[in-house]
Amino acid sequence: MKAFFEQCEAAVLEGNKDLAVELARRVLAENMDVLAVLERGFSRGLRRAGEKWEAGEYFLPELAFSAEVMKAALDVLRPSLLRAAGTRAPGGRVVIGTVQGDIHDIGKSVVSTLLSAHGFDVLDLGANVTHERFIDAVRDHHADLLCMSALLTTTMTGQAHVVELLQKRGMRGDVKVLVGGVPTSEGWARQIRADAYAPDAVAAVEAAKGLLSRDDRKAG
Ligand code: B1M
Repeated sequence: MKAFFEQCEAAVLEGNKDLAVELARRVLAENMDVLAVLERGFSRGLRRAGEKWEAGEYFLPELAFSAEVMKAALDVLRPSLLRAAGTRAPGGRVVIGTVQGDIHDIGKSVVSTLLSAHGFDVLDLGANVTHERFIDAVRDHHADLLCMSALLTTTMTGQAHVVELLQKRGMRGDVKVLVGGVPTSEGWARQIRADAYAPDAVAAVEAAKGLLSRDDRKAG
C-alpha cells in the first residue's frame, strides 16, 4: 500500500494528471480506502509541491498545476466519498466556504464532501467568500453550523470578523462555528470564540456531529 501512496504523491508532485486520474480510478476499482489515499497519497504530494515552491525549486504555475492534478483525482473519488450519503440520517444544515481573499479550496472541498457523505445538508459557497456572504447564507439557509476554512495567515482573521459580525447581528446564538485550515488551531478557535477547530476532514465531521448533537437550541 505504501508504494501505491507514493505513486499518488508523485503523480501530484510531478503534475501528471493522466497518471493521477488512472490511480484514482484504481482506488475505486480495487475498493481501497479513499480517505487514506487522499491524505497519505495525493494531499501529501500537494504539500510537498508547496514545500518545493517555498524552497524556490518550483514556480507558482507548477504549484498551481499540482493543485489541478489533485483536483482531478478528487473529482474521480468524490462520488465514492458521497455514496454513503443516502444511508445516513440528516445531520443538520451546514454553510461552508473559504474566507475572503483566500482562493485555496481543495481542503474545504474535501471537508464539504465528507460532511455531505455523513448526511449533512451542505451549502458550499466556494472560496474567497465575503464576510457578508457568509452571514446572508447562514440566515437564508437557516444553518445550524458555519464552517470556515483559511489557508493563509493573512486571511485567517476573516474567520474572526465573521464571528464578530454574527455577534453584532444578533445571530451568534443561532449557529455553531467550526474553523479549520493550516494556520488555524484549537487556540485560535478559542481566541475568536468559534465553537470548535478541526485539523482534518475526518475530525471536522466528528466535530460537526458533536456540536450539533449537543445543540438543543432548535429543539421543540
Ligand atoms: Co498556496 N499557500 N498560495 N496555493 N498553497 C499555502 C497555504 C502555503 C502554506 C504554501 C507554503 O508557503 N508552503 C502558503 C501560506 C503561507 C502563510 O500564509 N503563512 C501559501 C501561499 C503563500 C500562497 C500564495 C499567497 C502564493 C502567491 O501568490 N505568492 C497564493 C495565495 C492566493 C490567495 O489565496 N489569495 C497561493 C496560491 C496557491 C495555488 C493557487 C497555487 C494553490 C491553491 C489551489 C486551490 O486550492 N484551488 C496553492 C496550494 C495548493 C497550496 C498548498 C501547497 C497546498 C494546499 C492544499 O490544497 N492542501 C499549501 C501548503 C500547505 O498547505 N502545506 C499552500 C491539500 C488539502 C487537502 O489540505 O488545504 O490543508 P488542506 O486541508 C485539510 C486540512 O487543513 C483541513 O482538512 C483538509 C482535509 O484534510 N481543513 C479543514 C481545511 N479547511 C478546513 C475547514 C474545517 C476543518 C478542517 O472546518 C471549517
